[in-house]
Amino acid sequence: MSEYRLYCMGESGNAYKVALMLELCQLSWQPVWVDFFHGETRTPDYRAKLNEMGEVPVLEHDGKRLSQSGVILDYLAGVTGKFGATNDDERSEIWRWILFDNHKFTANLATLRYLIQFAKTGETPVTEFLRARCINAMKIVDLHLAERPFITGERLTIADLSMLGYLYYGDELTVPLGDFGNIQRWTDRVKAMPGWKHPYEMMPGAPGKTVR
Ligand SMILES: N[C@@H](CCC(=O)N[C@@H](CS)C(=O)NCC(=O)O)C(=O)O
Repeated sequence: MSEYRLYCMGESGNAYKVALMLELCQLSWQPVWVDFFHGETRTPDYRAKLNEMGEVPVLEHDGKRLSQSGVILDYLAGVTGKFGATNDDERSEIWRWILFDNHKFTANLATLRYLIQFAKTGETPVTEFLRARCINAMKIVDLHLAERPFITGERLTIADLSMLGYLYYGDELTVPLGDFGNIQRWTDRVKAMPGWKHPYEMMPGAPGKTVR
């Protein structure tokens, strides 16, 4: 049996952040598919037994059950000694970007994708608003990456893994990713690392979803 169990689905970039960390660290893990699109995370059972916040990802390890991708990444960095902070300044910098990611980067990218790709709303004032927020956040990240190959400097950390969560879903995002050269090169840099996999390769998607 795998040492780590990740409650997830392939469509979840938040779960992907953790799946990619597990894979890059070569840990023994298994995905446990959550039927998000039929409301599993909203059931009282899911909230009572897995996560009162009603979200994926959830990671089980060594008798612990953790949620919030940033917390899970930090936990795994502690357990493995990989991709975490090596001093207090770096820790602050990592958390500064994970919080920015959760509030402005992932939050807007994920919500926009959900509306267009899954809720099929078509373009609305809400999607236009969200896309503008995505582009503003992407400009900030692109400028930051002009000076360094990774978010906190010269090496990959959990800040990168958090922020990259949605960036491999390509056209599903409906944002002009190609306009951001530094972000493009950053995603390519991580994609070239041993162990990198696409989210749909690591985690089951909704029935009918094909691996790409
Ligand atoms: N900040 C959370 C966000 C998790 C999250 O929003 N997960 C989505 C799927 S990608 C979810 O489960 N949403 C359920 C809902 O909002 O009802 C994290 O980083 O883990």
